[in-house]
Amino acid sequence: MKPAIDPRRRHLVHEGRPGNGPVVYWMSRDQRIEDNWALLAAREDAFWRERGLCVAFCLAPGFLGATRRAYDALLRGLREIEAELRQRRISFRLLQGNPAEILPRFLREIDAAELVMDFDPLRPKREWRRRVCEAVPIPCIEVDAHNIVPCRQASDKREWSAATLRRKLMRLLPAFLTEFPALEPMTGHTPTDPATDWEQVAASLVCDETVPPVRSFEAGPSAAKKHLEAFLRHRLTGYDTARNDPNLDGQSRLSPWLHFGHLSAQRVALAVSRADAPEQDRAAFLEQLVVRRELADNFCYHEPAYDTFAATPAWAVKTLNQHRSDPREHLYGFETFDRAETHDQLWNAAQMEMLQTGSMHNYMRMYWCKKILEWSPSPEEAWETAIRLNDRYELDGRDPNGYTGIAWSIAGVHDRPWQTRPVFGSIRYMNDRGCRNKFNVDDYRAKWIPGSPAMVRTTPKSRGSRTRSPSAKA
Ligand code: FO1
Repeated sequence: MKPAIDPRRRHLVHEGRPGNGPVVYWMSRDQRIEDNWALLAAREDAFWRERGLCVAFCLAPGFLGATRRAYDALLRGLREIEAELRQRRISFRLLQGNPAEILPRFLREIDAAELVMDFDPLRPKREWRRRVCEAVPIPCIEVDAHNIVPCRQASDKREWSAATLRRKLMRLLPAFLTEFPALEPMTGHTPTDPATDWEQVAASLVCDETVPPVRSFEAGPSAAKKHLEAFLRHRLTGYDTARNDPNLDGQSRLSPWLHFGHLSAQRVALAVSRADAPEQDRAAFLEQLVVRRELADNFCYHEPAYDTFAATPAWAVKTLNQHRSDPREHLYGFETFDRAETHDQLWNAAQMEMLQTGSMHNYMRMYWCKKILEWSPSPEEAWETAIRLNDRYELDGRDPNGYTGIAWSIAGVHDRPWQTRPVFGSIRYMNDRGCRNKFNVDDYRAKWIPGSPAMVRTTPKSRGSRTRSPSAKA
């Protein structure tokens, strides 16, 4: 078997002594069989070690407050993955509990030869990996199956803007944006593991039941592939112009499948690069998919405090501190935001879209988050509220992309200073006028809050006068 994967995708955590059992791939972030560099590496090592191959997934209850909505999607994806692994004669084991405890026990039980793990910059995931690797004497390897250019290769430090990382990515992309080798089936033994009782697993899982599943969301790798096809066929052309209008169906809507790893960003990038669509649309989409997504992993990997005010750039700390005691025109706590009961129907509509569908249009995510900054008592409380709401309702919650988007909106991470104003200081400001300039806000409001009255302008129409009164908003 020729080396299937670029050695730069591998990160040796520790050498160790191989056991006599199979190579184990601990699937976590990249929940898919095809286009999965970590699984390909485990397959390759099983070949060279002349051993079996086992995929293990550790189901951790209460992962970062995940609700039934998130676990329902995750479990439906895993069910499909188990069935397909069986066809490839690769055994699958669902372990339940804290991975730091249950996985070392499992690895000892089967005398695993080697452990292959996904790369994931989130703190709880890094802690899991650290504790597991400390507890087992076998070789442990981490493979970045999520990024096209492995996060560790793209940059060795926190990048302060997309521009600096983009340059590094563009240099490395040709070597890493390659086609995937096929996953060779296993020869020899046929796995005899009993099929998982997924109904029992779902029923016995302890999690926050207050947010129900999104029935319309089809979880799993095959649904992801179908939706990628639909995006390429119907929404890639025109993407660059439609993407800022929540009334148009212009977005890829792929982020939940990317979050659970049901779909590989590299597969999407290969398909988009080859698609018959205007360069302007393909470039605009790849900027989001490659640069912004890898910038999010770079931020979360190099900034351990990625979900707190401590991650705020110095210029933003200064300006936000200077404006801490500015009077807030409106002040809300978590419950008011959570129930979409602010004075602003546009904001409430965005909150309702997220509550009902488990996603929110990207343009509205920025508006939604910046208004939480404007109407919270402090940037710290705003940050906490935004993460809590995002991770509670978004199907792609608990993700580096989400943490980074919130850090951008509230604390100017990867952004620069703008015109100074109350509360925001020089953090980029957004208001309903900006939305009105881009799309029909009443259509959007009526869609998510049916029967609500047409919105009054919360910002006076600019009277065209050159000099803005101090209260006028940009
Ligand atoms: N990853 C796991 O390895 N085990 C889990 O039990 C688990 C639960 C989970 C629930 C909701 C969710 O959004 C993600 C979850 N993940 C889990 C992690 C996920 O696969 C991603 O690795 C991270 O959230 C993104 O980096």
